[in-house]
Amino acid sequence: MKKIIALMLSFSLLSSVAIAEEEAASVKEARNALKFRQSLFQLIRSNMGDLGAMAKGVKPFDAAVMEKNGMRLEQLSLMIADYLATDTREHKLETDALDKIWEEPDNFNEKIQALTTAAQRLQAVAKAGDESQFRSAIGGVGKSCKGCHDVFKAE
Ligand code: ASC
Repeated sequence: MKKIIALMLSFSLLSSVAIAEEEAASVKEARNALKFRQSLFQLIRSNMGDLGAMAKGVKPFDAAVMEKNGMRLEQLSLMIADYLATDTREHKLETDALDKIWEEPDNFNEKIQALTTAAQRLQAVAKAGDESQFRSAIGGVGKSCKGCHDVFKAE
């Protein structure tokens, strides 16, 4: 009985994390979903800009910016599943989003989690102020971007 309760609990926890996919009911709805999700990724990109410049040595490391952007990236990562929940595969859109996003939700959620984790590490490293870790922490975030793009984004 305890096992059954534990099982039920774990299912209910899982379902609270996984986002239910829903097909866009019209092209208008699909276009709106596209606009919103692209806006989200633009915000993610804008928070990567300075970090990338720091990792490349174009800008000096700034722990306060790393912590702030890391926090923003963590928060933005938590929005990805919601903003990609609308399945727009049936509509003709100008998009780099591959159908796989809606075909492999578990895999997609893993990629999202990788960004969340990397953004959390970036904040921790920035707070600790150990500059020897700065580049690898930023690199970890960049890797999580690429890891998802390689599978789910047309390029
Ligand atoms: C960025 C950006 C991406 C990722 C990726 C990392 O700054 O705009 O898409 O990092 O280039 O490999």
